[in-house]
Amino acid sequence: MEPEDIIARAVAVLRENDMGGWTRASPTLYPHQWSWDSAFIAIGLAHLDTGRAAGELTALLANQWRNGKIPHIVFNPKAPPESYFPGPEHWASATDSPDAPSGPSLTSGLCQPPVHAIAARHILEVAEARNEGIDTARVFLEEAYPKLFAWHRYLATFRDPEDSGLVTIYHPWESGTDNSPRWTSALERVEVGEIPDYERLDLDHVPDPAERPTGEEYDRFIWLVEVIKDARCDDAVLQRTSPFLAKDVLASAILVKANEALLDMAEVVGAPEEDRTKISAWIERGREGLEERWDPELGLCLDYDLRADEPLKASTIAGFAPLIAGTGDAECREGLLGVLESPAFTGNPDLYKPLPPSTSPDDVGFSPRSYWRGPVWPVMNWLLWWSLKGLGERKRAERLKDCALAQLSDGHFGEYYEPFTGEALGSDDQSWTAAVALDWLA
Ligand code: 2M8
Repeated sequence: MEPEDIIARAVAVLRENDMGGWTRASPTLYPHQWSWDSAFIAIGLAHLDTGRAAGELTALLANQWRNGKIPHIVFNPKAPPESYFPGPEHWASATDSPDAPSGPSLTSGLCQPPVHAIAARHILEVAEARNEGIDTARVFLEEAYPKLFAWHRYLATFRDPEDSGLVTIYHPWESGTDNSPRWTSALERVEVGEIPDYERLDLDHVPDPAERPTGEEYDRFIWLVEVIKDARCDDAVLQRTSPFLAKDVLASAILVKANEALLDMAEVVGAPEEDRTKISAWIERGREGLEERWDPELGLCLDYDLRADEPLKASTIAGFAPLIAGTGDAECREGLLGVLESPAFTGNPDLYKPLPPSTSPDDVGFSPRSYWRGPVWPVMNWLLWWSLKGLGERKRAERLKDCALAQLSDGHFGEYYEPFTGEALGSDDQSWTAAVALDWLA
């Protein structure tokens, strides 16, 4: 496929998944609005229509919880009940929490990495670059700013009572990298209690069950949902009771960059000085927190299991968190770039393209077809590309982008790709895959 054909296909995928003001994550496997998917989708949509991109985030923010949390899924009331599990009826008892949004919102009680402020700032940047829709983009930023500030404050307080600078998660789904080996040992320590009978609907939408988490992993996921529902999503309760409690370095790195974007937004909307002081302090603390999670042996940054009080040793793409946050001294950066390009990641000679597998082929948990345990994720390629560009690593960034686009020229717009064969896996026509392709080619 030529670049113009990739653009045309990407536009078609986003149209197909446009539900009238918001975008489902994919046609059948994910029929609802996912939080971080939406942020990436807005980044791509901005090149087609900045107003529609702003609308994507506005639709999501309309379902923000009273404590500032942006829910990880906003359910589509029109999706048939058998289309996704666990769906709105499964989450209903959690959303009678006093923190849940008032009104008819149907959401999950979890959250996902905070890409949103990055997307919001991007909308204004695109409007300015095209000299079109600038006033509308500014109005959008004025409306979105207090909501995004409340979101980041929620993460910096309720999700970081220790003031470590790092975000605590209660469920691997909150990391967005669901069954990654990042969480294996923490999950193994979770004793599964009584879970309701449930039917896996995700397996109906993929050709091979090996592409999705295993039954055992799913039981643990569902048990953790039960625990969270029992606590009525109360953060203070969950900090005490959740059997899974971990500091997530990828979400924390994204938060550092999102806070930088929020600081720019504060400038644009003329936010009070005390907001800026607060945001700057969050950035500083986030950077320090990430530096503390550096593992010299793996040469990566590691998540931390607060229950076991130990780092979660796994060689995954999340380990590049300092590159994403733009932290660390030159030596640390060189070290990380060395690991990224070593045989443990993009330098593996058997790879279809030198693109970062979600988990290193050297890791014991690596599995090339299984979800976040090995496949290449276009959206992660975008995140690393964007980070490398931000660090001034232009050549590296270009190489990554070219390989990622070459992979997408198969026209599948897969959710993820087998790292050695390049086969598209999971869902086809995944919205955020189309969105990042558009951003690359715009
Ligand atoms: C995947 O997660 C959902 C649960 O949230 C699932 O497996 O059912 C993850 O890849 C997540 O990062 C993503 O946001 C979501 C929708 O694309 O799918």
